[in-house]
Amino acid sequence: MPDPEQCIRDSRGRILARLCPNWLNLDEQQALEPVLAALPWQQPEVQIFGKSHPIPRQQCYLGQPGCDYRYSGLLLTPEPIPAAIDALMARLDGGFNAVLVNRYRDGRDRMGWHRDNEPELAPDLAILSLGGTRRLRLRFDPKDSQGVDLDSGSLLWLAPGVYHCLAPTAKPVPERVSLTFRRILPGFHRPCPAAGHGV
Ligand SMILES: O=C(O)CCC(=O)C(=O)O
Repeated sequence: MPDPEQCIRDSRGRILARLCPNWLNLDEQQALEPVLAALPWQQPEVQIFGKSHPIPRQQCYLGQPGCDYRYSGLLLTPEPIPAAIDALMARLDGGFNAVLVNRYRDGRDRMGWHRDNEPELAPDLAILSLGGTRRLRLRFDPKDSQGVDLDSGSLLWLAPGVYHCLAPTAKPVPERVSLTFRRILPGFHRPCPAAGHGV
């Protein structure tokens, strides 16, 4: 049985997220290792103040056909979802149809503050953590953030509209992979048969 959920709240008592420690047991986590190792990882470049920079992590975007996703000027076309990850989606039972998988190779890899509010995306996300423990910061208001340490196997349900970031750390940390399960509006960027567009 997974551990019971813990609520993470800000200083005004608003729920930022719900954490389920040990959502996956050790055997289940280990079974995912070859699946993750075989993903076509990428480190795309984004434009910041007119200059091109590689994102400070690797990523792979998986999803059902037509679930293209745009963020930070990148238009991501989904790779097919491996069966083992599809099974996790079914177990989550959240109507998810896409997963952005992030790989933080060491403590320098990171993700800046953002809130996943793109128009093609439903506002609630689930984040499964594997590998080294990293701290995610969460907030609605500036100067009122809470940190949550995401251990391997834990699942975090993010409340809609919550800003979050994964800061770098100087501590030696093992590689961490996060699977961020998402609901994308199919056909938002390009018509696709699944969305009932075109013939
Ligand atoms: O790696 C994490 O836990 C955070 C990932 C994230 O914020 C995102 O993919 O939008």
